[in-house]
Amino acid sequence: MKTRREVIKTVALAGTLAIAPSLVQAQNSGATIDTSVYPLKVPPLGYPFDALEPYIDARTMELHHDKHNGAYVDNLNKAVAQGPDPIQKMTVEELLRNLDSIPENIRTAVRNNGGGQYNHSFFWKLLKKNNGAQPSGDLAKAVDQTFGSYSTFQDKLSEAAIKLFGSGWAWLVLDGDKLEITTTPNQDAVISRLTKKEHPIIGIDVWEHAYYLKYQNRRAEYVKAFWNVINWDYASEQYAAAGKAA
Ligand code: MN3
Repeated sequence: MKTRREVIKTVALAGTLAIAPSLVQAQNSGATIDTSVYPLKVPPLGYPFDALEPYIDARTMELHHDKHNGAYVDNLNKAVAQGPDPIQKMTVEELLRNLDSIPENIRTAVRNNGGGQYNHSFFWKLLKKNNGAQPSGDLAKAVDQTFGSYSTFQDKLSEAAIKLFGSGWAWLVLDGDKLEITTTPNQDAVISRLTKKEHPIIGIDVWEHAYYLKYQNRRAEYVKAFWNVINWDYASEQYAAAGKAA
């Protein structure tokens, strides 16, 4: 039996067939972050721009959400509009999991802007002031088992975020059944790495646009503040969903 990836590849290359809705819904069931299809829109923030003050300021959130995410969406729509019909029916997740089947003339644009849309769709939901709370339940247990303690985990993810050269993301992912800390450059999404089965649990956006207005060059201060705006309920939901899909 063909894997879903092979099916999509075949369909995309055929160039004329639409992907059946049943196939779309079968995608990594339970762990889907973004099921929207062309024409894409900026996902709603879900809270006021100033909801994360003083850790992330309102002006940064407004520009980040409306302008930066907005540009990724505009550019993704422009790229997808040039692609064959099946590509216009693929979700952002499907596009990113099948980059090698995207026509070459739009592949880089889909990678960068599709990754931008996917990563930010996740990021807006991950953010919520937590009053210093820590993870609980199964996620807390897994963090302790994997890293030894919550504070060791904090140190390691913070270090990955601070040391990442240039623009990109630091992640806590579930890769199969293992929690791991990893990074991606630019707007690359972990789900595009086909040798792994990574699903994001936490993602720290370390592009300067995420922090420069308030923290200027002090990325470490932003990363320290970030621990106060992790929505642990959302992270736990992603952990549970990714575990079921693995
Ligand atoms: Mn960003």
